[in-house]
This record gives sequence, structure tokens and C-alpha cells, in this order.
Amino acid sequence: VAARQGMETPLTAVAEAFEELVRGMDADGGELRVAPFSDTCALVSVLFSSLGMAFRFAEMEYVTKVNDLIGAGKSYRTLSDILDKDIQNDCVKKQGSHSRNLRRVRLGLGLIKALFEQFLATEGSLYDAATTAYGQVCAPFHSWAIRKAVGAGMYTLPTREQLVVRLNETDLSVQKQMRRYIDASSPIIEYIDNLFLSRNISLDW
Ligand code: 1PZ
Repeated sequence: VAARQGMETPLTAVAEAFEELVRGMDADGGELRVAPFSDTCALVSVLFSSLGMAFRFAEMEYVTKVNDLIGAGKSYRTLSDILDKDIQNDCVKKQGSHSRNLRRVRLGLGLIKALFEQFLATEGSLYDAATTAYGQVCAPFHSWAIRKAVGAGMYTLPTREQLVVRLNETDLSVQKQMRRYIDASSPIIEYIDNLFLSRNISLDW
């Protein structure tokens, strides 16, 4: 197992990337630049393969949105710039806009955070952890059809033990890395929510 041999696992790489992103944000005076943000979000997709085939659709959905933000990084410096431009053009919530895709990617980051929190807080199955996390973070914003499809896909999730093995972690190392991701992603998620809220855009979509 990579974690036992002291090699970097996918989960460690993700946790470290988010810690680095937070350091960069602090160094930039509390601004989040588009390019490092979207590159860091792109790393997350390595975790999808551990969840099984049924979540390939979720992966495609997430990756498409991240790729849009990677593209936006060529024209915009910060996430604030993206939002301000879309407000000017009245397309913040328009399907496919950078701001809407940012909101969707943020939901993905929040979903993983909630999943890890559930994983650490309970001894229950991955099914239970994922169902609770999805219900908290994404379900309120998804159509009935999507919620049904996700609910069916949940039955195909691996067991807790299988997930740990697929991530190349041990029972101990997986807890440590999930905790790191939770801690590092929190200020990023909060920052993104605040980008919207500080411009009087509610988060009920
Ligand atoms: C961490 C994994 C937990 C268990 C699995 C939970 C699976 C969640 C499946 C989410 C399916 C997303 C279905 C598509 C929803 C789209 O309708 C919306 C709206 O898109 P738009 O109209 O703006 O084009 N898209 C989203 O809400 C994006 C949500 C991204 C969530 C991706 C999951 C990230 C999980 C990472 C796993 C490592």
C-alpha cells in the first residue's frame, strides 16, 4: 500500500493541493485566482475512479464544469472578476456561464467534504455516508430525475474497506488525509459562497 510505503496517494495529492491553494489565497491578500483554483479542482477527479462506474456521469458532469473554468482562467485573473463580468452581462445563473459552473464545482467540493465528514463521523456504510452527504449538499438543487438516478447509483458504491484499498490508503492514513481535505477545502468553499452572497446573490440554486 502506497500510504504504508510513504508514497504519495491520490488523496494526499488532493489534500496538499487544497492546502497550497489556501496558502496562495492568503498570499494574494485573500483573492482566489482562477487558474490555480481550477487546476486544483481538476485534481479531484482522480477520486471518482474509486467510486465505481456508476459515477462516471457525475465525473463527466464535474469535469466539464472544471474545464470551463480552466478555459476562463485564460481571460480572467480572479474568481471575483468572473462573477463581476457575469453580473454585468446578467448571466450569473444562465446555464453554461462561468459563474454558474463555479457554483456547480463548489457543490462538488462541498459534496466531497460532506462525504468525508460522514465517513469520519460514523461507522456506517459508504452508502449511508454518501446518501447523507448528497442529501445535504446537492439534492436540494437537483431535479427529481437526477435525484432518482443518483439514488440508484448509490447502491453500486464500494464498501468502506474497498474504498480505502482503492485509494491506496490504510484505515489510519485515510482518516488523516480526509481530515486534511476537510480543513483545507472549508475556507475555499466559504470564500466562494461569499463571492455570491456579498453581491446579494442567494445560494438557493
Ligand atoms: C463524493 C461522491 C459522493 C457520492 C456520489 C454522489 C454522486 C453525486 C452525483 C451528482 C450527479 C450530478 C448530476 C448532474 C446535475 C446537473 O443537473 C447539475 C446542474 O448542471 P447545470 O444545469 O448547471 O449544467 N450539475 C451539478 O449540480 C454539478 C454537481 C457536481 C457534483 C459532482 C460530484 C462531485 C463528486 C466528486 C467525487 C469524487
